[in-house]
Amino acid sequence: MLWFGGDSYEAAFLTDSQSVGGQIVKALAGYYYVDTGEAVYQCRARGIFKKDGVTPLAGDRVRIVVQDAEEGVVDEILPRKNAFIRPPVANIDLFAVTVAAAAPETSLELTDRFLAMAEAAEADACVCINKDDLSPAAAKRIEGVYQDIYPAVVLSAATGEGVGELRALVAGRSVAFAGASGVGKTSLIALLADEGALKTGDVSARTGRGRHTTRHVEIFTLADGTKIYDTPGFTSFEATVAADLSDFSAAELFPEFRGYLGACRYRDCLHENEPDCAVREALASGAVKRSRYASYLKLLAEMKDAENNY
Ligand SMILES: Nc1nc2c(ncn2[C@@H]2O[C@H](COP(=O)(O)OP(=O)(O)O)[C@@H](O)[C@H]2O)c(=O)[nH]1
Ligand SMILES: [Mg+2]
Ligand SMILES: [Zn+2]
Repeated sequence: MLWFGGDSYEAAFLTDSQSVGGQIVKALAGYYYVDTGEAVYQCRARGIFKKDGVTPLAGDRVRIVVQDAEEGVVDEILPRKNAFIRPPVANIDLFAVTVAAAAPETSLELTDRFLAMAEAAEADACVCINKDDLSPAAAKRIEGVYQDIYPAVVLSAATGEGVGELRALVAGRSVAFAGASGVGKTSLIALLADEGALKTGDVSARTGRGRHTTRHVEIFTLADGTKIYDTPGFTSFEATVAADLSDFSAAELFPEFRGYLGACRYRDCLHENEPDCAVREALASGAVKRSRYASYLKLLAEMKDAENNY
């Protein structure tokens, strides 16, 4: 294990109950690993968080009370730029929704759900289309759906294709890789780490060849300061997700709809079956993609359900 970014003995100079700032770089089994820049402390969270219903997240900027050279207690969570429930991460600049051209087959609905969550969190998003080596035709199809809406990068962690483009996209930002398991998130991160000389963490030992499945969120810092969040994959969303979007209308979570929203006949048009709907006209002309519209209808239905249940 490679927890200590700097000299771990520096921590020994800290006096009891000294408070220092840091960032949670890993959350696992009730422990929070806080990187202070000098060392990484294994921390429990103060009981008060649980009482208040607050869960510290990977990416949180925190203050900890240091107990000894290796342990501390998370005492305060500093205000978040944003937070996600799935994956459980905070303070994201770029949400890199990762899909595979093949193995596993891409669910466009799941992809669109991730993208909608990024919109709700006011994080930038991009689409990483990995495994181009397995099915270039499928990669191109997926790229065609997203390229006018989000930055879309076609990649192969197997051949290194697209990694330069990905590197330019992530440079200097806090980037969460999210997507179904097996699409190659950890493999892509290992590639970024190889070329960028990893400052903290040890992604290479846990990547590739399907041997290590990511089961928790972990943040790696590249030499240029870029923060990369590796997250566990999953295959379905909990129904609660839509409830968390309750401050939004479904349509505003689909950026390519925005240009049409004022042009529908009815001001409260939901773009389902209403006459003279500008979004559905854009669908008919091909300006709005069918899969995106289908994902919109699903999200809209879920958000209506969630509203009725509260
Ligand atoms: N052919 C091919 N296989 C890949 C590629 N990227 C990852 N893999 C393989 O896909 C499997 C899952 O990769 P992993 O990085 O663990 O996926 P994660 O669950 O999204 O983190 C592993 O067996 C990888 O070796 C790629 O670009 N092409
Ligand atoms: Mg992984
Ligand atoms: Zn409409």
